[in-house]
Amino acid sequence: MIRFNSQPALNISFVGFGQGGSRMVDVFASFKSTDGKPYYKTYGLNSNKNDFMELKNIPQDNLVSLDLNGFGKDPSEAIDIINMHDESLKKIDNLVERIHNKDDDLIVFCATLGGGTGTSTIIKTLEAYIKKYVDPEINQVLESMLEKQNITPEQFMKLPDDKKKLAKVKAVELAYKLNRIKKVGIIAALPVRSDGPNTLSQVNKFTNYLWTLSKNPLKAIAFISFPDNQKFYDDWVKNKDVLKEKNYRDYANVQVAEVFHELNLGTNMGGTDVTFDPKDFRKVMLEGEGCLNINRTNVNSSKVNSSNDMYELLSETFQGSLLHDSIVLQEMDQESKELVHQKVFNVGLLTVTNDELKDISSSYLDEVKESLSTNLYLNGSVFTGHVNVSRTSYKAVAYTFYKTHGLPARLSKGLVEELTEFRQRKGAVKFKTDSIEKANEESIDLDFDDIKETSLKGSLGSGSDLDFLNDLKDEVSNEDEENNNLGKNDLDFLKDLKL
Ligand SMILES: Nc1nc2c(ncn2[C@@H]2O[C@H](COP(=O)(O)OP(=O)(O)OP(=O)(O)O)[C@@H](O)[C@H]2O)c(=O)[nH]1
Ligand SMILES: [Mg+2]
Repeated sequence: MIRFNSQPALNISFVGFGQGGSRMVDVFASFKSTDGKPYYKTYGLNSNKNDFMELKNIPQDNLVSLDLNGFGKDPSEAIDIINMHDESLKKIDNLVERIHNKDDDLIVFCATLGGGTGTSTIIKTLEAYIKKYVDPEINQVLESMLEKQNITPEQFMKLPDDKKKLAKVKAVELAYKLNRIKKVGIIAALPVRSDGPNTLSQVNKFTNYLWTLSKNPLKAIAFISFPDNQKFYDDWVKNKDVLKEKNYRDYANVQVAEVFHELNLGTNMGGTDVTFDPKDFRKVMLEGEGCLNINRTNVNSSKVNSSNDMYELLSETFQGSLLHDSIVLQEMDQESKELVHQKVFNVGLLTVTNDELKDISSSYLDEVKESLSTNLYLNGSVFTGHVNVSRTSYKAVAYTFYKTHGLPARLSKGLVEELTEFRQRKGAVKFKTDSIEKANEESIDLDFDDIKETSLKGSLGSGSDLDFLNDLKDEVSNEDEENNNLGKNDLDFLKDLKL
Protein backbone atom coordinates (compact mmCIF):
# COMPACT_ATOMS: atom_id res chain seq x y z
CA MET A 1 0.00 0.00 0.00
CA ILE A 2 1.21 3.51 -0.76
CA ARG A 3 1.41 5.45 2.49
CA PHE A 4 0.46 9.00 1.68
CA ASN A 5 1.54 11.54 4.22
CA SER A 6 -1.83 13.27 4.57
CA GLN A 7 -5.21 13.23 6.26
CA PRO A 8 -8.34 11.78 4.59
CA ALA A 9 -10.06 14.01 2.03
CA LEU A 10 -13.41 12.66 3.27
CA ASN A 11 -14.34 11.77 6.85
CA ILE A 12 -16.02 8.40 6.58
CA SER A 13 -17.77 5.97 8.92
CA PHE A 14 -17.71 2.35 7.72
CA VAL A 15 -20.41 -0.11 8.74
CA GLY A 16 -20.00 -3.85 8.09
CA PHE A 17 -22.98 -6.22 7.79
CA GLY A 18 -22.68 -9.98 8.32
CA GLN A 19 -19.38 -11.81 8.64
CA GLY A 20 -17.81 -10.82 5.32
CA GLY A 21 -18.91 -7.18 5.58
CA SER A 22 -17.60 -6.86 9.13
CA ARG A 23 -14.28 -8.46 8.20
CA MET A 24 -13.92 -5.99 5.35
CA VAL A 25 -14.62 -3.08 7.70
CA ASP A 26 -12.12 -4.55 10.15
CA VAL A 27 -9.42 -3.80 7.53
CA PHE A 28 -10.57 -0.17 7.31
CA ALA A 29 -10.42 -0.10 11.11
CA SER A 30 -6.77 -1.21 11.00
CA PHE A 31 -5.64 1.94 9.16
CA LYS A 32 -4.07 4.27 11.70
CA SER A 33 -2.13 7.51 11.43
CA THR A 34 1.40 7.76 12.84
CA ASP A 35 0.04 8.84 16.22
CA GLY A 36 -1.93 5.58 16.42
CA LYS A 37 -5.33 7.15 15.83
CA PRO A 38 -7.69 5.27 13.52
CA TYR A 39 -8.52 7.15 10.32
CA TYR A 40 -12.11 5.94 10.33
CA LYS A 41 -15.02 5.29 12.65
CA THR A 42 -16.06 1.68 12.17
CA TYR A 43 -19.06 -0.46 13.14
CA GLY A 44 -20.22 -4.03 12.63
CA LEU A 45 -23.61 -5.75 12.73
CA ASN A 46 -24.07 -9.51 12.87
CA SER A 47 -26.66 -12.09 13.82
CA ASN A 48 -24.77 -13.37 16.87
CA LYS A 49 -21.83 -12.46 19.07
CA ASN A 50 -19.66 -15.42 18.08
CA ASP A 51 -19.42 -14.01 14.59
CA PHE A 52 -17.38 -11.11 15.97
CA MET A 53 -14.65 -13.29 17.46
CA GLU A 54 -12.20 -12.97 14.59
CA LEU A 55 -12.44 -9.17 14.34
CA LYS A 56 -9.38 -7.35 15.65
CA ASN A 57 -9.84 -3.66 15.02
CA ILE A 58 -13.45 -2.48 15.14
CA PRO A 59 -14.06 -1.11 18.69
CA GLN A 60 -16.05 -3.62 20.80
CA ASP A 61 -18.63 -0.99 21.66
CA ASN A 62 -19.40 -0.56 17.99
CA LEU A 63 -20.35 -4.21 17.40
CA VAL A 64 -24.07 -4.90 17.33
CA SER A 65 -25.44 -8.44 17.57
CA LEU A 66 -29.06 -9.21 16.72
CA ASP A 67 -28.71 -12.27 18.99
CA LEU A 68 -30.37 -14.50 16.45
CA ASN A 69 -28.93 -17.81 15.35
CA GLY A 70 -27.61 -16.84 11.93
CA PHE A 71 -29.68 -16.97 8.80
CA GLY A 72 -28.23 -20.04 7.11
CA LYS A 73 -27.19 -18.19 3.96
CA ASP A 74 -30.78 -17.33 3.07
CA PRO A 75 -31.28 -13.56 2.72
CA SER A 76 -34.95 -13.72 1.68
CA GLU A 77 -35.84 -15.68 4.76
CA ALA A 78 -33.68 -13.35 6.85
CA ILE A 79 -35.65 -10.32 5.64
CA ASP A 80 -38.90 -12.01 6.63
CA ILE A 81 -37.57 -12.93 10.06
CA ILE A 82 -36.18 -9.46 10.78
CA ASN A 83 -39.44 -7.84 9.69
CA MET A 84 -41.25 -9.88 12.33
CA HIS A 85 -38.69 -9.33 15.04
CA ASP A 86 -39.20 -6.00 16.81
CA GLU A 87 -36.04 -6.37 18.86
CA SER A 88 -33.91 -6.59 15.71
CA LEU A 89 -35.70 -3.68 14.07
CA LYS A 90 -35.02 -1.63 17.19
CA LYS A 91 -31.33 -2.52 17.15
CA ILE A 92 -31.12 -1.52 13.50
CA ASP A 93 -32.78 1.82 14.31
CA ASN A 94 -30.32 2.42 17.14
CA LEU A 95 -27.40 1.63 14.86
CA VAL A 96 -28.76 4.10 12.30
CA GLU A 97 -28.81 6.80 14.98
CA ARG A 98 -25.26 6.02 16.06
CA ILE A 99 -23.72 6.08 12.62
CA HIS A 100 -25.31 9.37 11.61
CA ASN A 101 -23.02 12.06 12.92
CA LYS A 102 -22.23 15.56 11.93
CA ASP A 103 -18.47 15.17 11.48
CA ASP A 104 -18.76 12.73 8.60
CA ASP A 105 -18.88 13.50 4.91
CA LEU A 106 -19.99 10.00 4.01
CA ILE A 107 -21.14 6.71 5.55
CA VAL A 108 -20.17 3.52 3.75
CA PHE A 109 -22.14 0.27 4.18
CA CYS A 110 -20.22 -2.94 3.40
CA ALA A 111 -21.55 -6.47 2.90
CA THR A 112 -20.48 -9.59 1.06
CA LEU A 113 -23.67 -10.65 -0.68
CA GLY A 114 -24.98 -14.18 -0.52
CA GLY A 115 -25.14 -14.79 3.21
CA GLY A 116 -28.36 -14.36 5.16
CA THR A 117 -27.23 -11.72 7.62
CA GLY A 118 -25.17 -9.30 5.53
CA THR A 119 -27.47 -9.24 2.53
CA SER A 120 -30.62 -8.70 4.57
CA THR A 121 -29.31 -6.26 7.17
CA ILE A 122 -27.51 -3.97 4.72
CA ILE A 123 -30.90 -3.49 3.04
CA LYS A 124 -32.91 -3.11 6.25
CA THR A 125 -30.40 -0.60 7.64
CA LEU A 126 -30.27 1.36 4.41
CA GLU A 127 -34.06 1.63 4.37
CA ALA A 128 -34.16 2.67 8.02
CA TYR A 129 -31.46 5.28 7.36
CA ILE A 130 -33.29 6.75 4.36
CA LYS A 131 -36.56 6.85 6.26
CA LYS A 132 -35.03 8.59 9.24
CA TYR A 133 -32.40 10.91 7.78
CA VAL A 134 -33.12 11.38 4.09
CA ASP A 135 -36.88 11.48 3.46
CA PRO A 136 -37.75 14.02 6.20
CA GLU A 137 -34.95 16.38 5.11
CA ILE A 138 -36.07 16.24 1.49
CA ASN A 139 -39.65 16.92 2.53
CA GLN A 140 -38.70 19.88 4.70
CA VAL A 141 -36.51 21.44 2.06
CA LEU A 142 -39.18 20.87 -0.56
CA GLU A 143 -41.77 22.51 1.68
CA SER A 144 -39.72 25.64 2.12
CA MET A 145 -38.87 25.75 -1.58
CA LEU A 146 -42.58 25.57 -2.39
CA GLU A 147 -43.37 28.21 0.20
CA LYS A 148 -40.92 30.58 -1.46
CA GLN A 149 -42.73 30.03 -4.74
CA ASN A 150 -46.14 30.49 -3.10
CA ILE A 151 -47.20 27.03 -4.08
CA THR A 152 -49.44 25.32 -1.54
CA PRO A 153 -49.06 21.60 -0.77
CA GLU A 154 -52.49 21.06 -2.31
CA GLN A 155 -51.46 22.75 -5.54
CA PHE A 156 -48.26 20.72 -5.55
CA MET A 157 -50.13 17.46 -5.17
CA LYS A 158 -52.18 18.26 -8.27
CA LEU A 159 -49.14 18.76 -10.50
CA PRO A 160 -48.16 16.10 -13.07
CA ASP A 161 -46.05 13.29 -11.62
CA ASP A 162 -42.88 14.05 -13.54
CA LYS A 163 -42.90 17.67 -12.32
CA LYS A 164 -43.35 16.53 -8.74
CA LYS A 165 -40.44 14.15 -9.10
CA LEU A 166 -38.25 16.81 -10.61
CA ALA A 167 -39.10 19.18 -7.75
CA LYS A 168 -38.06 16.45 -5.31
CA VAL A 169 -34.76 15.90 -7.12
CA LYS A 170 -34.06 19.62 -6.82
CA ALA A 171 -34.93 19.45 -3.13
CA VAL A 172 -32.41 16.59 -2.67
CA GLU A 173 -29.71 18.59 -4.42
CA LEU A 174 -30.36 21.59 -2.20
CA ALA A 175 -30.59 19.52 0.98
CA TYR A 176 -27.23 17.96 0.09
CA LYS A 177 -25.65 21.36 -0.61
CA LEU A 178 -27.00 22.68 2.69
CA ASN A 179 -25.32 19.71 4.37
CA ARG A 180 -28.65 18.42 5.65
CA ILE A 181 -28.23 15.01 4.04
CA LYS A 182 -25.32 12.65 4.57
CA LYS A 183 -25.06 10.28 1.68
CA VAL A 184 -24.45 6.57 2.06
CA GLY A 185 -22.03 4.67 -0.18
CA ILE A 186 -22.47 0.91 -0.66
CA ILE A 187 -19.78 -1.73 -1.08
CA ALA A 188 -21.56 -4.99 -1.95
CA ALA A 189 -19.26 -7.89 -2.85
CA LEU A 190 -20.48 -10.51 -5.36
CA PRO A 191 -20.18 -14.21 -4.53
CA VAL A 192 -17.96 -16.79 -6.23
CA ARG A 193 -19.53 -19.09 -8.80
CA SER A 194 -18.98 -22.05 -6.54
CA ASP A 195 -21.42 -20.58 -4.02
CA GLY A 196 -23.96 -22.22 -6.30
CA PRO A 197 -27.15 -21.39 -8.18
CA ASN A 198 -29.30 -20.70 -5.17
CA THR A 199 -26.93 -18.05 -3.86
CA LEU A 200 -26.39 -16.56 -7.31
CA SER A 201 -30.11 -16.36 -7.89
CA GLN A 202 -30.72 -14.68 -4.53
CA VAL A 203 -27.84 -12.26 -5.02
CA ASN A 204 -29.22 -11.44 -8.42
CA LYS A 205 -32.47 -10.23 -6.86
CA PHE A 206 -30.80 -8.29 -4.09
CA THR A 207 -28.30 -6.59 -6.41
CA ASN A 208 -31.23 -5.64 -8.64
CA TYR A 209 -32.85 -3.96 -5.71
CA LEU A 210 -29.69 -2.21 -4.49
CA TRP A 211 -28.90 -1.10 -8.03
CA THR A 212 -32.37 0.36 -8.53
CA LEU A 213 -32.12 2.21 -5.22
CA SER A 214 -28.62 3.47 -6.02
CA LYS A 215 -29.67 5.07 -9.28
CA ASN A 216 -32.63 6.84 -7.71
CA PRO A 217 -31.43 10.35 -6.75
CA LEU A 218 -34.12 10.58 -4.06
CA LYS A 219 -32.34 7.91 -2.01
CA ALA A 220 -29.15 9.95 -1.53
CA ILE A 221 -26.88 6.98 -2.22
CA ALA A 222 -23.42 8.31 -3.04
CA PHE A 223 -22.29 5.24 -5.01
CA ILE A 224 -22.43 1.49 -5.16
CA SER A 225 -19.32 -0.62 -5.69
CA PHE A 226 -19.50 -4.33 -6.56
CA PRO A 227 -16.17 -5.98 -5.68
CA ASP A 228 -16.24 -9.43 -7.24
CA ASN A 229 -15.09 -12.35 -5.09
CA GLN A 230 -14.69 -14.46 -8.24
CA LYS A 231 -12.07 -12.04 -9.57
CA PHE A 232 -10.23 -12.02 -6.24
CA TYR A 233 -10.42 -15.80 -6.05
CA ASP A 234 -8.92 -16.20 -9.54
CA ASP A 235 -6.18 -13.64 -8.81
CA TRP A 236 -5.41 -15.18 -5.47
CA VAL A 237 -5.13 -18.73 -6.84
CA LYS A 238 -2.75 -17.48 -9.54
CA ASN A 239 -0.53 -15.56 -7.13
CA LYS A 240 -0.94 -17.24 -3.79
CA ASP A 241 2.74 -18.15 -3.53
CA VAL A 242 3.71 -14.49 -3.38
CA LEU A 243 0.65 -13.07 -1.60
CA LYS A 244 0.67 -12.67 2.15
CA GLU A 245 -3.09 -13.22 2.56
CA LYS A 246 -3.93 -16.83 3.42
CA ASN A 247 -7.20 -16.99 1.47
CA TYR A 248 -9.01 -15.08 -1.27
CA ARG A 249 -11.45 -13.48 1.18
CA ASP A 250 -8.73 -11.72 3.13
CA TYR A 251 -7.10 -10.79 -0.15
CA ALA A 252 -10.40 -9.30 -1.37
CA ASN A 253 -10.90 -7.30 1.82
CA VAL A 254 -7.39 -5.86 1.71
CA GLN A 255 -7.65 -4.95 -1.97
CA VAL A 256 -10.93 -3.14 -1.45
CA ALA A 257 -9.98 -1.31 1.74
CA GLU A 258 -6.51 -0.29 0.57
CA VAL A 259 -7.56 1.28 -2.69
CA PHE A 260 -10.36 3.31 -1.05
CA HIS A 261 -7.96 4.46 1.64
CA GLU A 262 -5.18 5.32 -0.82
CA LEU A 263 -7.59 7.43 -2.87
CA ASN A 264 -8.93 9.17 0.21
CA LEU A 265 -5.42 10.19 1.30
CA GLY A 266 -3.75 10.57 -2.09
CA THR A 267 -6.34 13.14 -3.21
CA ASN A 268 -5.61 15.32 -0.16
CA MET A 269 -1.87 15.95 -0.49
CA GLY A 270 -2.07 19.69 -1.01
CA GLY A 271 0.98 21.79 -1.72
CA THR A 272 1.18 22.38 -5.45
CA ASP A 273 -1.22 23.24 -8.20
CA VAL A 274 -0.95 19.79 -9.74
CA THR A 275 -2.05 17.89 -6.64
CA PHE A 276 -5.64 16.68 -6.55
CA ASP A 277 -8.06 19.12 -4.94
CA PRO A 278 -9.92 17.32 -2.10
CA LYS A 279 -13.07 19.26 -3.04
CA ASP A 280 -12.90 17.59 -6.43
CA PHE A 281 -12.56 14.18 -4.79
CA ARG A 282 -15.72 15.00 -2.89
CA LYS A 283 -17.47 15.82 -6.13
CA VAL A 284 -16.46 12.56 -7.79
CA MET A 285 -17.49 10.45 -4.81
CA LEU A 286 -20.63 12.27 -3.68
CA GLU A 287 -22.25 13.80 -6.75
CA GLY A 288 -24.16 11.83 -9.38
CA GLU A 289 -25.21 8.22 -8.89
CA GLY A 290 -24.37 4.73 -9.98
CA CYS A 291 -21.62 2.19 -9.96
CA LEU A 292 -18.24 3.40 -8.73
CA ASN A 293 -15.45 2.10 -10.95
CA ILE A 294 -11.96 2.29 -9.49
CA ASN A 295 -8.78 1.15 -11.14
CA ARG A 296 -5.12 1.22 -10.14
CA THR A 297 -2.17 0.02 -12.16
CA ASN A 298 1.56 0.54 -11.92
CA VAL A 299 4.78 0.16 -13.88
CA ASN A 300 8.35 0.08 -12.74
CA SER A 301 9.75 3.62 -12.62
CA SER A 302 12.60 2.57 -14.92
CA LYS A 303 10.02 2.07 -17.69
CA VAL A 304 8.87 5.69 -17.52
CA ASN A 305 10.96 8.09 -19.57
CA SER A 306 8.52 10.66 -20.85
CA SER A 307 5.17 12.30 -20.41
CA ASN A 308 3.94 10.01 -23.15
CA ASP A 309 4.73 6.92 -21.06
CA MET A 310 2.55 8.36 -18.30
CA TYR A 311 -0.15 9.09 -20.86
CA GLU A 312 -0.15 5.42 -21.87
CA LEU A 313 -0.25 4.25 -18.26
CA LEU A 314 -3.15 6.50 -17.33
CA SER A 315 -5.18 5.83 -20.48
CA GLU A 316 -4.83 2.09 -20.04
CA THR A 317 -5.79 2.34 -16.41
CA PHE A 318 -9.00 4.10 -17.36
CA GLN A 319 -10.06 1.09 -19.46
CA GLY A 320 -10.07 -1.37 -16.58
CA SER A 321 -11.32 -2.07 -13.06
CA LEU A 322 -9.45 -3.20 -10.00
CA LEU A 323 -12.29 -4.74 -8.05
CA HIS A 324 -14.39 -6.48 -10.71
CA ASP A 325 -14.72 -7.14 -14.46
CA SER A 326 -14.32 -4.04 -16.53
CA ILE A 327 -17.35 -1.91 -17.32
CA VAL A 328 -18.24 -1.41 -20.96
CA LEU A 329 -18.81 2.32 -21.50
CA GLN A 330 -19.29 2.25 -25.26
CA GLU A 331 -20.71 -0.51 -27.35
CA MET A 332 -21.80 -0.96 -30.96
CA ASP A 333 -25.51 -1.67 -31.04
CA GLN A 334 -25.78 -4.70 -33.30
CA GLU A 335 -29.12 -3.70 -34.79
CA SER A 336 -28.78 0.03 -35.35
CA LYS A 337 -24.99 -0.16 -35.86
CA GLU A 338 -24.73 2.92 -33.68
CA LEU A 339 -22.35 3.48 -30.81
CA VAL A 340 -24.29 3.42 -27.53
CA HIS A 341 -22.83 5.07 -24.45
CA GLN A 342 -23.13 4.58 -20.74
CA LYS A 343 -23.59 7.74 -18.73
CA VAL A 344 -20.39 8.72 -16.87
CA PHE A 345 -20.36 11.26 -14.02
CA ASN A 346 -17.34 13.20 -12.67
CA VAL A 347 -14.05 11.42 -13.35
CA GLY A 348 -10.93 11.45 -11.14
CA LEU A 349 -7.41 10.80 -12.48
CA LEU A 350 -4.49 10.59 -10.06
CA THR A 351 -0.89 9.64 -10.73
CA VAL A 352 1.95 9.00 -8.32
CA THR A 353 5.64 8.84 -9.18
CA ASN A 354 8.80 9.03 -7.14
CA ASP A 355 11.05 12.07 -6.95
CA GLU A 356 13.33 10.83 -9.69
CA LEU A 357 10.56 11.35 -12.21
CA LYS A 358 9.56 14.78 -10.96
CA ASP A 359 10.85 16.54 -14.07
CA ILE A 360 8.46 14.73 -16.38
CA SER A 361 5.89 17.21 -17.64
CA SER A 362 2.40 16.73 -16.22
CA SER A 363 0.91 17.60 -19.63
CA TYR A 364 -0.24 13.97 -19.96
CA LEU A 365 -2.95 14.73 -17.39
CA ASP A 366 -4.43 17.39 -19.68
CA GLU A 367 -4.11 15.11 -22.68
CA VAL A 368 -5.93 12.18 -21.08
CA LYS A 369 -8.57 14.60 -19.82
CA GLU A 370 -9.03 15.98 -23.32
CA SER A 371 -9.33 12.53 -24.83
CA LEU A 372 -11.91 11.37 -22.25
CA SER A 373 -13.99 14.52 -22.64
CA THR A 374 -14.07 14.01 -26.40
CA ASN A 375 -14.88 10.32 -26.40
CA LEU A 376 -17.19 9.70 -23.46
CA TYR A 377 -20.78 10.57 -22.71
CA LEU A 378 -19.69 12.68 -19.73
CA ASN A 379 -22.23 14.04 -17.32
CA GLY A 380 -19.67 15.93 -15.27
CA SER A 381 -16.03 17.00 -15.27
CA VAL A 382 -12.64 15.31 -15.35
CA PHE A 383 -10.50 16.15 -12.29
CA THR A 384 -6.79 15.44 -12.29
CA GLY A 385 -3.89 15.41 -9.88
CA HIS A 386 -0.33 14.23 -9.47
CA VAL A 387 1.72 13.39 -6.39
CA ASN A 388 5.47 12.87 -5.94
CA VAL A 389 6.54 10.47 -3.24
CA SER A 390 9.98 9.68 -1.90
CA ARG A 391 12.60 7.78 -3.86
CA THR A 392 11.87 4.60 -1.97
CA SER A 393 8.89 3.91 -4.19
CA TYR A 394 9.99 2.22 -7.39
CA LYS A 395 6.66 2.23 -9.11
CA ALA A 396 4.77 4.80 -11.10
CA VAL A 397 1.11 4.41 -10.20
CA ALA A 398 -2.11 5.55 -11.89
CA TYR A 399 -5.58 5.66 -10.32
CA THR A 400 -8.81 6.29 -12.18
CA PHE A 401 -12.23 6.53 -10.54
CA TYR A 402 -15.69 7.57 -11.63
CA LYS A 403 -19.35 6.69 -11.35
CA THR A 404 -21.41 5.33 -14.22
CA HIS A 405 -24.78 3.78 -14.96
CA GLY A 406 -22.87 0.86 -16.51
CA LEU A 407 -22.26 -2.34 -14.55
CA PRO A 408 -19.37 -4.82 -14.40
CA ALA A 409 -19.82 -7.42 -17.15
CA ARG A 410 -20.37 -10.33 -14.76
CA LEU A 411 -23.23 -8.51 -13.10
CA SER A 412 -24.77 -7.03 -16.22
CA LYS A 413 -25.21 -10.42 -17.81
CA GLY A 414 -23.17 -12.83 -15.81
CA LEU A 415 -25.00 -13.89 -12.68
CA VAL A 416 -28.10 -14.87 -14.61
CA GLU A 417 -26.11 -16.32 -17.47
CA GLU A 418 -23.93 -18.28 -15.08
CA LEU A 419 -27.06 -19.77 -13.68
CA THR A 420 -28.40 -20.67 -17.11
CA GLU A 421 -25.09 -22.24 -18.04
CA PHE A 422 -25.15 -24.16 -14.83
CA ARG A 423 -28.59 -25.47 -15.74
CA GLN A 424 -27.45 -26.41 -19.23
CA ARG A 425 -24.40 -28.21 -17.95
CA LYS A 426 -26.53 -30.14 -15.56
CA GLY A 427 -29.31 -30.53 -18.12
CA ALA A 428 -28.30 -34.06 -19.05
CA VAL A 429 -28.59 -35.10 -15.46
CA LYS A 430 -32.08 -35.51 -14.05
CA PHE A 431 -32.31 -33.16 -11.10
CA LYS A 432 -34.47 -33.77 -8.14
CA THR A 433 -33.17 -31.01 -5.91
CA ASP A 434 -35.91 -28.51 -5.20
CA SER A 435 -33.62 -25.61 -4.52
CA ILE A 436 -32.01 -25.82 -7.94
CA GLU A 437 -35.27 -26.15 -9.81
CA LYS A 438 -36.67 -23.28 -7.84
CA ALA A 439 -33.63 -21.14 -8.54
CA ASN A 440 -33.99 -21.81 -12.24
CA GLU A 441 -37.65 -21.06 -12.24
CA GLU A 442 -37.14 -17.74 -10.52
CA SER A 443 -34.39 -16.60 -12.79
CA ILE A 444 -35.60 -17.94 -16.08
CA ASP A 445 -37.48 -14.82 -17.11
CA LEU A 446 -34.88 -12.42 -15.79
CA ASP A 447 -33.01 -10.44 -18.31
CA PHE A 448 -30.25 -7.88 -17.96
CA ASP A 449 -32.78 -5.14 -18.53
CA ASP A 450 -34.47 -6.15 -15.32
CA ILE A 451 -31.50 -4.83 -13.43
CA LYS A 452 -32.27 -1.41 -14.76
CA GLU A 453 -35.99 -1.13 -14.71
CA THR A 454 -37.39 -3.95 -12.71
CA SER A 455 -40.03 -3.30 -10.16
CA LEU A 456 -38.99 -5.65 -7.45
CA LYS A 457 -42.35 -6.10 -5.86
CA GLY A 458 -42.83 -9.62 -4.70
CA SER A 459 -39.53 -10.85 -6.01
CA LEU A 460 -37.68 -11.12 -2.72
CA GLY A 461 -38.21 -14.12 -0.58
CA SER A 462 -41.43 -15.68 0.46
CA GLY A 463 -43.15 -12.35 0.19
CA SER A 464 -44.93 -12.31 3.50
CA ASP A 465 -43.96 -8.71 4.13
CA LEU A 466 -42.53 -6.68 1.32
CA ASP A 467 -43.38 -3.27 2.72
CA PHE A 468 -39.79 -2.21 2.42
CA LEU A 469 -40.16 -2.20 -1.35
CA ASN A 470 -42.86 0.44 -1.32
CA ASP A 471 -40.37 3.24 -1.67
CA LEU A 472 -39.74 2.15 -5.21
CA LYS A 473 -43.07 3.59 -6.17
CA ASP A 474 -41.68 7.07 -6.29
CA GLU A 475 -38.63 6.10 -8.22
CA VAL A 476 -37.36 8.88 -10.43
CA SER A 477 -36.57 7.84 -13.96
CA ASN A 478 -33.23 8.66 -15.55
CA GLU A 479 -34.88 10.75 -18.21
CA ASP A 480 -36.36 13.19 -15.72
CA GLU A 481 -33.01 13.81 -14.31
CA GLU A 482 -31.22 13.92 -17.61
CA ASN A 483 -33.47 16.43 -19.33
CA ASN A 484 -33.33 19.02 -16.66
CA ASN A 485 -30.80 21.32 -15.17
CA LEU A 486 -30.16 20.13 -11.64
CA GLY A 487 -27.87 23.05 -10.93
CA LYS A 488 -30.82 25.38 -10.44
CA ASN A 489 -32.37 25.14 -7.04
CA ASP A 490 -35.48 27.19 -7.57
CA LEU A 491 -38.80 25.79 -8.61
CA ASP A 492 -39.63 28.43 -11.19
CA PHE A 493 -40.66 25.77 -13.60
CA LEU A 494 -43.61 24.87 -11.39
CA LYS A 495 -45.15 28.31 -11.57
CA ASP A 496 -46.58 27.94 -15.04
CA LEU A 497 -48.08 24.66 -14.06
CA LYS A 498 -49.94 25.88 -11.01
CA LEU A 499 -53.51 24.84 -11.08
N1 LIG B 1 -14.78 -10.67 0.21
C1 LIG B 1 -15.13 -11.43 1.24
N2 LIG B 1 -16.11 -12.33 1.11
C2 LIG B 1 -16.47 -13.06 2.19
C3 LIG B 1 -15.84 -12.90 3.45
N3 LIG B 1 -16.42 -13.76 4.33
C4 LIG B 1 -17.38 -14.41 3.63
N4 LIG B 1 -17.41 -14.00 2.34
C5 LIG B 1 -18.36 -14.42 1.29
O1 LIG B 1 -19.54 -13.68 1.49
C6 LIG B 1 -20.71 -14.44 1.25
C7 LIG B 1 -21.62 -14.34 2.47
O2 LIG B 1 -21.01 -14.95 3.60
P1 LIG B 1 -21.05 -14.33 5.07
O3 LIG B 1 -20.66 -12.90 5.04
O4 LIG B 1 -20.26 -15.24 5.93
O5 LIG B 1 -22.59 -14.47 5.44
P2 LIG B 1 -23.41 -13.63 6.52
O6 LIG B 1 -23.76 -12.31 5.92
O7 LIG B 1 -22.69 -13.61 7.83
O8 LIG B 1 -24.78 -14.44 6.62
P3 LIG B 1 -25.20 -15.82 7.39
O9 LIG B 1 -23.96 -16.34 8.04
O10 LIG B 1 -25.75 -16.66 6.31
O11 LIG B 1 -26.25 -15.41 8.35
C8 LIG B 1 -20.21 -15.84 0.93
O12 LIG B 1 -20.25 -15.97 -0.47
C9 LIG B 1 -18.78 -15.86 1.42
O13 LIG B 1 -17.96 -16.68 0.63
C10 LIG B 1 -14.80 -11.94 3.55
O14 LIG B 1 -14.19 -11.72 4.60
N5 LIG B 1 -14.50 -11.24 2.43
MG1 LIG C 1 -22.72 -15.18 9.30
